[in-house]
Amino acid sequence: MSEKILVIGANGQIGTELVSSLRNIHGSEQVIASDINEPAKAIKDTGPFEFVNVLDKENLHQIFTKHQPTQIYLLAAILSAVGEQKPKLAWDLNMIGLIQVLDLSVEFKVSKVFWPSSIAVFGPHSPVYNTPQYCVMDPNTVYGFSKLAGERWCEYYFNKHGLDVRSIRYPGLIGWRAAPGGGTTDYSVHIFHEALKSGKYESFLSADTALPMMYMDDAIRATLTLMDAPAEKLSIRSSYNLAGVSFTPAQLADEIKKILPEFEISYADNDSRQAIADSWPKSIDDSYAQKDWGWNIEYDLAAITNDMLTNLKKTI
Ligand code: AKB
Repeated sequence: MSEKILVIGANGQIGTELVSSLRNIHGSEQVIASDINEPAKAIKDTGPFEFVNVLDKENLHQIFTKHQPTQIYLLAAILSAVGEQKPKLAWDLNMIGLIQVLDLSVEFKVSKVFWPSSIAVFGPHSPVYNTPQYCVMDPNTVYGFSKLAGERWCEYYFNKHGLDVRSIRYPGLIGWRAAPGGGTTDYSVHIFHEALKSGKYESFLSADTALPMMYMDDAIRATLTLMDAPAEKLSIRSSYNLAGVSFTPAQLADEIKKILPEFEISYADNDSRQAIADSWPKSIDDSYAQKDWGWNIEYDLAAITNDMLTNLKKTI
């Protein structure tokens, strides 16, 4: 049976790359990109697009009725930094949006749903190094606790309704094709743009703030591998830990200097995103993903830096 895939929130950092990979695999007409905002050229020119507001159930219902999707990727979300500026909107979008899509997926007998979670589900009392899949979780950002609650809803719909929901706790994601959208890990993308444009960058996180990160190619591969895995292999229906590669702004700057020796980094004082980063893990244990669906990363820090600079150079 051919799939009909609806990507909700297609204009974002993950959506832009995922739509293109899904269209390569399944064919352009089979992948409907949707977003509340006007789509990027890369999305508009390569296949169908619908405007959708996940908070408007009627609107969502119409799109489900029109396209009868067999798979959903729900990527619309407000991330950690913007979520602290707009806490109520972040909760509504991240939570009501998810529940509406889960309900419609049950009603329309969607065969698989993907929903992203984040390392933001962990908090100050979670283990900081090699944070395990199961541990104390006390997230203190709206984004973090909306993702944690969302994970519980995903598992609940799997258990109560048999809905095949799959999810990953993404680390900070680094890619060159699309800009990040208001997160605490965004420095790790901005730094490459500024390194090429001006040769310097002021990091809003301190020099020694280690965070788990992942190259977008690995993140997309992980997402597609999880979605392809046989259902009976999946022991986790909340969300899988994914480790990526952990590094600090100073380590990233050193790596950039190996290719651009003139690059200079400085550090801001008192940025509100520092407290968010300090409440998150420094490294993650992803042994469940390795065991259940054979996960392994390909891009280390050197490979990420090299690929980012090579590709961005062509676009700037
Ligand atoms: C953010 O920084 O908010 C996101 C995330 C880690 O989920 N990139």
